[in-house]
Amino acid sequence: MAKRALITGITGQDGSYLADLLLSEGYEVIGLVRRSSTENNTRISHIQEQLTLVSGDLMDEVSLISVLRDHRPQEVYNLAAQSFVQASWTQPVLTGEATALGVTRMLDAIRTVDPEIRFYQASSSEMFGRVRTVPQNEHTEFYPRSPYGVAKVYGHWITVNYRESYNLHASSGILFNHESPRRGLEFVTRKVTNGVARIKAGLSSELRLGNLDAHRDWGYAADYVRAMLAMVQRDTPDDFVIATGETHSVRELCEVAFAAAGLKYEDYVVVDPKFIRPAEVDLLVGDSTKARDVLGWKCEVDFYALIEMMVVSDLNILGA
Ligand code: NAP
Ligand code: G4F
Repeated sequence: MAKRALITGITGQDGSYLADLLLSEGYEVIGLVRRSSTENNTRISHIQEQLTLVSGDLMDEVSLISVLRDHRPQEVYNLAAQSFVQASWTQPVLTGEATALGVTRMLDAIRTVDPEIRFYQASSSEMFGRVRTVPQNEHTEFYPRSPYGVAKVYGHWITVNYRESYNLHASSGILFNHESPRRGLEFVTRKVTNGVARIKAGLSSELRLGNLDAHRDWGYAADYVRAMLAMVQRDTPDDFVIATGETHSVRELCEVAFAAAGLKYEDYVVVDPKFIRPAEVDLLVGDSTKARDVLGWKCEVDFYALIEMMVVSDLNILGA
């Protein structure tokens, strides 16, 4: 019989790639979608007929219990969150409710309905914040630098706690930044690749950004969802760092993205203080040795191929 999985955050970047992957593995996929006045299914429109979309919200435990009772998944992938770091300073309480307490609501719903359900939590390299070691691995101390990072530390530890308190099969993937043509337009990679396409199409004459010196370990989202599936299939739940092991600055990102369209970033990029954060994460670079050794996971798409893929996609979207 086909396995059944529930994905929260299925309308987001990772949810859509994970749904693609689980369908290709023969899963029955249930997607939790929060109520909105307009439909927001662009990233899953190509597979919508193969999915069962159900209404629910991480803010509302009753809805989570009902979905688990009605659909009885064997696996739950908790990808839903207020995921934009910058917005977490303007909406810190909402970020805490969804990104931190939302995890407890889901874990407790699992404990109530069926403690045999296997659980995956979307933890984040933002938890390392002001990094204590370089590169960062599963033993690196957390030092979050934003309300989002703080909320993710809570979500991470409550997952560990429910695993240890109730013996749940609960794993966390500590994923470093991962991007794709489906990335939200507000995140820096997509903002840059979309900005390049807009300039090429004659729709903009400049691109306004914040800190060009921040460094990130950027990988490809479709590679990273393979690690989520692998973690949940293990006999023993555990936590894993997922990263490429390479770091690049926002400035390098600009250089590579503009060059892919035959442009020089210095001619268009303007630093705007509006996009500088109250506290910054200066450098992230992950060590995913454990994932390689235990899960057999590795990334297939490197930084340069990823940025080129995103530029080409955005140029195509705008017909530039
Ligand atoms: P994303 O594109 O922003 O997607 C977030 C998803 O969460 C959307 O489907 C959104 O629904 C849903 N959501 C937000 N609040 C909700 C609520 N209260 N109840 C139910 N659903 C809610 O994020 P992503 O990049 O795919 O990331 C997936 C997860 O991984 C997030 O938890 C993120 O924090 C974490 N993460 C991401 C990265 C990365 O680099 N991408 C790295 C580490 C960890 P709507 O479509 O209705 O807004
Ligand atoms: O693309 P970003 O907004 O991603 P950030 O803050 O690293 O968070 C992403 O990755 C986390 C994993 O580490 C996830 F947990 C989280 O959910 C999200 O997916 O910003 C990357 C860097 C930052 O240092 C930021 O200050 O780019 C810098 N940046 C410079 N100018 C900018 C801009 N970021 C954005 N979004 N917009 C700018 O104009």
